[in-house]
Amino acid sequence: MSKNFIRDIAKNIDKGIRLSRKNAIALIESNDLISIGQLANKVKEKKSGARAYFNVNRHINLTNICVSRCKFCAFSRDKGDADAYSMTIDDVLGIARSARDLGITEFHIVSGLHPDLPFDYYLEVISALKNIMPEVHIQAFTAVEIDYFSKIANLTIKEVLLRLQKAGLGSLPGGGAEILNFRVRDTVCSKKASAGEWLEVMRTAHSLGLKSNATMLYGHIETVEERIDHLLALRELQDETGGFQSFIPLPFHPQNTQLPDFKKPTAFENLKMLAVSRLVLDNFPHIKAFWIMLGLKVAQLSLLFGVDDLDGTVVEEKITHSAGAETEQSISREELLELIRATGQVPVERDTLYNVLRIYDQNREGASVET
Ligand code: V47
Repeated sequence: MSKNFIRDIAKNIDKGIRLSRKNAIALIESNDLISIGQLANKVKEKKSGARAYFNVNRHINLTNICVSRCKFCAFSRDKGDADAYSMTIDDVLGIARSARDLGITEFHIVSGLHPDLPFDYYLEVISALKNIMPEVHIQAFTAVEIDYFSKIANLTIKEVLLRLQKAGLGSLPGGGAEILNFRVRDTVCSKKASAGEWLEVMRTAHSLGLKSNATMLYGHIETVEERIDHLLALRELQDETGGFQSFIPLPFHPQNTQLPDFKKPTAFENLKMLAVSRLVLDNFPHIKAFWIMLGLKVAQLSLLFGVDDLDGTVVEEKITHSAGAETEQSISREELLELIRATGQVPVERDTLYNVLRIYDQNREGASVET
């Protein structure tokens, strides 16, 4: 693709003309990373200025026992496996209490599809957490888990979400989306919610006022076209509901999975994927870099390629580390500040719903609080 082609796309973006499927595919196939990044950065600056958001959160995975056993997943186990685990409510509360001093504002809870745990267990997890730490936002259960709860509890998606919301659920994470395409799901994750079911859970959640994120797991069997169609399906639903907050592209980690012959996407590919996501998803307020999967170096650079949000302090991460991630499992607030400041941007600590908690000046000492 020639530079002229990218210039034409830039003119369209300036005029508010959306990126077409054809142009989005052409961008992903281009190697002109710098031009694509500059365009994405311009869009990012329009949306978030010089701000780079981050949050202070704690990931919790309630169980690794899963009936789905997706081919890309190294975290899941069968019941009875030596390293299979499920947390009791007390286990969960113990983790929560240990995170108290870290100043966390969010629990991020994603788990396997357990064959026996009843829906009541998940309601209890949420209400018990809310009971001891009411100020912490609970972002829990992917659309795939919500769909599974509706099947095991014989309830509608709406009823499942209403009961969780009543127990204290604050929002939904974006996982389980993988690639929203029948061929891909049929090959790598045939036992869980379909693309249509994933989107329907999100549509229902948004209609109830629950915000959510969206992800895409890329770098395995999907084609370039399937990646772009995934983004376009999200863009279309966002036009309808406006309920998505951020999009998080997740690069596939192949180690210990049933797809071991794939290679992890390179830094070049990851930056391009983030930048193209920023350009296609013009109606998503935020593009988030999950540094656990990208590595800190790429996550930092991504702040110049359309990303305006770094997730998060995390504390303990099991899904990617089961699949060979070499990143740390945790990062301090100070380290995040340093990474962001080094790019010339202004670190902004946010809560899960992107309310500003604190704006940190470029000056190391100074920090202001927005009310
Ligand atoms: O749904 C599973 C993915 C997701 C692998 O919403 C893998 O803010 C790479 O969704 N290599 C769970 N990825 C994590 C997730 C997430 C992470 C950070 C922030 C948010 C958010 C959501 O991880 C799964 C799946 O798509 N995954 N196995 C793997 N081997």
